[in-house]
Amino acid sequence: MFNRRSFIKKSALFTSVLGLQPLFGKANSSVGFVPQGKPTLLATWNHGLQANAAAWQVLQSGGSIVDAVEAGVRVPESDPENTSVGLGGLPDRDGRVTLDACIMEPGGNCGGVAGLEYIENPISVARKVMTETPHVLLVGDGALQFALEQGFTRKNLLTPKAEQAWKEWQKTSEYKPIINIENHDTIGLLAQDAHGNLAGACTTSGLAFKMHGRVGDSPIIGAGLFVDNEIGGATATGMGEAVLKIAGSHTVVELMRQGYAPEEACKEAVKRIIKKDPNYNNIQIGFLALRKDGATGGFALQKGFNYALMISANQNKLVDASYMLS
Ligand code: SD4
Repeated sequence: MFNRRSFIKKSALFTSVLGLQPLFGKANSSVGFVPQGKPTLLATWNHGLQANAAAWQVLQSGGSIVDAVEAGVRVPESDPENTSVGLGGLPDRDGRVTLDACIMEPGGNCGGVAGLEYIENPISVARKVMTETPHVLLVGDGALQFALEQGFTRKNLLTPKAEQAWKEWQKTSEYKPIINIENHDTIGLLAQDAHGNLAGACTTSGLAFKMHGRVGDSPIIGAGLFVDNEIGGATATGMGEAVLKIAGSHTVVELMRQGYAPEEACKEAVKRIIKKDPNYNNIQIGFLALRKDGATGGFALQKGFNYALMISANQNKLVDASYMLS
C-alpha cells in the first residue's frame, strides 16, 4: 500500500530541499500531490475509448474539464447500439427507458438526474441541474419538465433492438442482472486537465429490466461518482445497490486521502462490498480512481472489467482491471 506517512515525509523532504511549498492541499488533508502537467482521462469499459477520445478533443481545443467529461460521455449516450446508456438503453420491466446521470466539477459543484425519460443525453441535463438550479438532483417527471424547459428535445429512446430484448425478457420475466453485459455498461469518466483540475461524469440506463422507479448508484454523488479536487476522483460500475450501501466512490476518494494508492483504494472498497453483501458471488462491481498527481487505478469484484486510459493524443488504451474473484 502507498504509505501516507512515508509519502508525506518524502514530499516534505523534497519540498524543503528545493525550498518549495506543496502546490495543493493542506498538511492535515494529507496531500501535496503535484499534478503532472498533462491531461489524464480514465473511463469505464470498451466504450471508454470513444468517450476519452471525445473528451481529449475538447481539452485540446481549449474546452474546460467539465466540457470535456460531458462531451466524452455523450458519445456512448448517443450510440443506439449501446444498450446500457442513453439512446438504445435497455428499458425497465414496464418497457420504459429511464436514465440516470451525474456530473461533478473541480469546485465541488455537482448535478444529477434520475429516472429521466425521453432525453438522449441525460448528462447534459445533469450539468444544467448543476448550473441552472439551486439543487443537486432532479428525478422522473420533474427532471423531464426541467429538461424540456431548458430546450432539450423529447424523443423516443426505445430502439427496435432494445424493444426486442425486452420482449424476449418478458417471456420469462426473470430478474437476474447480467455480469459484464456485452462488455459495455455504465460509463464513468474521470478527467484531469493540464493544470491538475479534476472532474467526472457518470451515466447509465441502469440495470436492464429493473423495477420502474428503481435508481442505482450512477446519479448519486458519492456513490457512482465523487470528485475532490484536492485528492482525486472515483467512479463505479456494476450492481448499484451494492455500491450505494458503501457510498462507493466517496469511499475510494477518502481512502486515497488516507494514503491508499488508486488501485488499492478501489480494492478496499470492493472488499467492503464483499463483507456486506452475501450475494457478492453473483454481482459485478468495478471502481476507477484518478489521484491528484495523475496516478490511476481500477479494481473489480469479478474478472472481465476493463477501462480506457488516455494520457496523450495517441495513447488511449484498454486496461484489464485486477479483480478479487476468479
Ligand atoms: C446501476 N451501476 O444502475 C448502474 C448500472 C451498471 O452494471 O453499471 N450496471 O446500478
